[in-house]
Amino acid sequence: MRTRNLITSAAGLSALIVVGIATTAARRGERVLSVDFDKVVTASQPAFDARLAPPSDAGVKAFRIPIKDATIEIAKGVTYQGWTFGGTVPGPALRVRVGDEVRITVVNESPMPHSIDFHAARIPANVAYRMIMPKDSVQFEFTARDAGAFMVHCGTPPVTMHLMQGMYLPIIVDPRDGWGTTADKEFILVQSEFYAKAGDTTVGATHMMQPDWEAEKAKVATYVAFNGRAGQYKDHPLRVDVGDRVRFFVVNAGPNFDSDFHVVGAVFDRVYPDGNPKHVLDGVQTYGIPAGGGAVFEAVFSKDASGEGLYPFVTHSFADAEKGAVGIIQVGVPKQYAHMSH
Ligand SMILES: [Cu+2]
Repeated sequence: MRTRNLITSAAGLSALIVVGIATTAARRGERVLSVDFDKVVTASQPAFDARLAPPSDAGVKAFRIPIKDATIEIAKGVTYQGWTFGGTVPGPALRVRVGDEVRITVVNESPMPHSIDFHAARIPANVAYRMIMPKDSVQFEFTARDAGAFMVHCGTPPVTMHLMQGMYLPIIVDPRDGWGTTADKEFILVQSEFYAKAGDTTVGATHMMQPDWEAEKAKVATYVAFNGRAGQYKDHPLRVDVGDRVRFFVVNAGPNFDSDFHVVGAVFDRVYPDGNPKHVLDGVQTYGIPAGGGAVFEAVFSKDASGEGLYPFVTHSFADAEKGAVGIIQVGVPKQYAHMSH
């Protein structure tokens, strides 16, 4: 099962990478990575694929991001009519390096106005983040200058509504020369809240919920999730090997809550607040990420310290963990899971 997933993933990655040569004056001769997220959709079953491939070394990275309505699964067996970037919640993870030119095209394939706001960009907001009407599109480019794990989101008012409907994605900006350590595995985790109430629609065997604006205004979340579905990594753990250094890029999309990221049974070897390598902390138990923020975490699961076993990752604001912001890191093949390898 795992082998098949990896093969599928590798095939998917090779399909999405189209490397050309940039022809604008500024970047003539640079290689271009071009990805169209209408064609490349992140796997979200049985769980949102949190694994990240290393950054491409192309100096220009061009992303086409469609805005589209989609039925999403916000908890096991619970569906919801979401507004999305790229058909999933969160939208696809973009990955670039400091110094890269990032070219963005956003196409609104949905029936209402939206927009896009890149926290990683230093750019006039009134131009790049303008309203995009249905069937319209926006194009802009920026140079990635700041390393980190950044939020990207729809900024159309009321912003809370567009966020609770699912309009966010992460962009990772790697330092030009990497993080100073070699990670064996890397994962993206985007925390967010859903505000939903029972609806009268049933789709197949699943129950469709509908937006609860009153709950959102009162900040009473129905679910709090990593990568768009409450509790999904309890059933489908993130798998690593004994001895791995694991890097987590954690973005908190909110819209309202802080995330207090913690791994039960481990201590972070490194934390980069804001993802800035100059801010590195060591020996950290829990680190808070504000709504609209991001941070980079590293933990080492070595044989004699945080070795083979199961390690829950949570927001240590536990009411939120109990609403779904909890998952499992499976290190090696602990006894409980040994039967799965036979
Ligand atoms: Cu929107």
